[in-house]
Parts: sequence; C-alpha cells; structure tokens
Amino acid sequence: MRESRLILALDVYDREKALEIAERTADYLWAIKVNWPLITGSGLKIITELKQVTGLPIIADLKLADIPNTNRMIASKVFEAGADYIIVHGFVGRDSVEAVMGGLGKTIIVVEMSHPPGAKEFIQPVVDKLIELANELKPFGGVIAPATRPERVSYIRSKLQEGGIKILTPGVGAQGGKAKNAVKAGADYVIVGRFIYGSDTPPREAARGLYEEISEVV
Ligand code: OMP
Repeated sequence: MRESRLILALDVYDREKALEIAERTADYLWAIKVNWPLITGSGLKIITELKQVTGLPIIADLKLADIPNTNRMIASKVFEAGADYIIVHGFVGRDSVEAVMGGLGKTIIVVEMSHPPGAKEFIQPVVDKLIELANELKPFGGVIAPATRPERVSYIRSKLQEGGIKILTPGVGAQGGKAKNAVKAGADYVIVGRFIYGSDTPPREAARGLYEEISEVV
C-alpha cells in the first residue's frame, strides 16, 4: 500500500468517539490532527492515547499566536504529551515561531487559511511575508495552505524554496475543496475532518475513498 497523504482532523469532543474514529480510519491515514475541540473535551492525554492506539504521528493544531514565552510554555507540555508537530501562526512574528521550534517536535506554520471570506481579510495580504518566514526558518514540519483555493496552493508552492517544506491543505469536503485538486496544485498532504467522521458514509469507507482519490494523482 502506498504511503498515505491523508490527515484526519479529529474535531470531536468525546474521548471514546475520537479513539473509535481513529482506530477505524488509521489504515488510510498519514497522521491525526488534534485541535482545541478534542483537547478541551478530552484533555491533553488524548494525544498520548491516540498515539498509542494508532502509532501515527500526531499534529497538535493549536494555532499558537502568542508571545514567545507563552508559546514556548504551551508547546513544551503538548510535545511532552506526545505531539510530533504543532501548528503555529506566523503573523505574530519570527520570535514567537522560533520559541516553538526550539521544542521537542516540529513546527507547522499557517501561511494562508481556507475559510472565505475571513482568510482574505488580514492573512492573505501578508502571505508573501509568511512564505518568506517559512523559507528562512526551515527545517520544520511544513506550512498550511487552503484546499478551498487550489490556485493559492500552486502560488505558495511556487514561492517555497526547494528542500522539503511540505504543504498541508485543509478545506476538503465540508468546506468545498477537492482532495485531488489540492494535490495536483502541489499539496503534500490533505487534511479532512467532517467529510470522514460526519457524513452518511462510515468513517473507514470515507477515509479509504479519499486515500484512493489521492493515490490516483500522486
Ligand atoms: P473540516 O472542515 O471538518 O474538514 O476540518 C478542517 C480542519 O482543518 C479543522 O480542524 C480546521 O480547524 C483546520 N483548518 C482549516 O479548516 N482551515 C485552515 O485554514 C487551517 C486549518 C488547520 O490549520 O488545520
């Protein structure tokens, strides 16, 4: 089986539900992304449990956007819990991102967001600066770019220097983006939540369908 490029966005509150969805879909995933809904609903220990149960990399999507000391303090506990990656906002500045990069795991920087029209309001005008920051701060886990706008993924890909900076794209399914189009535009990974755990199709089948769709174009 080809290595997966699918990341499950596990945005539920409940521990048992999260573990069940993770177990059922794990065969078709590269990683699991945990966000505030699950951390506030089930506690930080859910990161440790998900890692033990699935053996997959865990991305903590905290979108950290604070002063360096606070970013560092939060990241340290989250890496200790077993997270392999943490998502941070770049717009707060280089020092705040570097504070997270000094930790145990890897950092993923938000370069452009998926939601219309909010993403266009403040972040899109500074995307070039955020790409510049990403190019300067490597090595790290990657950048976030919008699957809802594949043309922006292509643009971001064209501006990122060669050398292993991965692009992770949310916005497939519930937000209207297509996995295939994001990958064709240059995404390395596709992040999907509700389309997997919140539709009529059982989560394992939905994950398998996305895995196969992505495999057709890579
Ligand atoms: P679904 O819309 O249910 O597939 O979930 C998308 C996931 O990706 C959620 O966890 C969002 O918080 C996250 N996300 C976005 O949807 N848009 C972004 O611009 C950035 C992220 C993210 O950083 O993962």
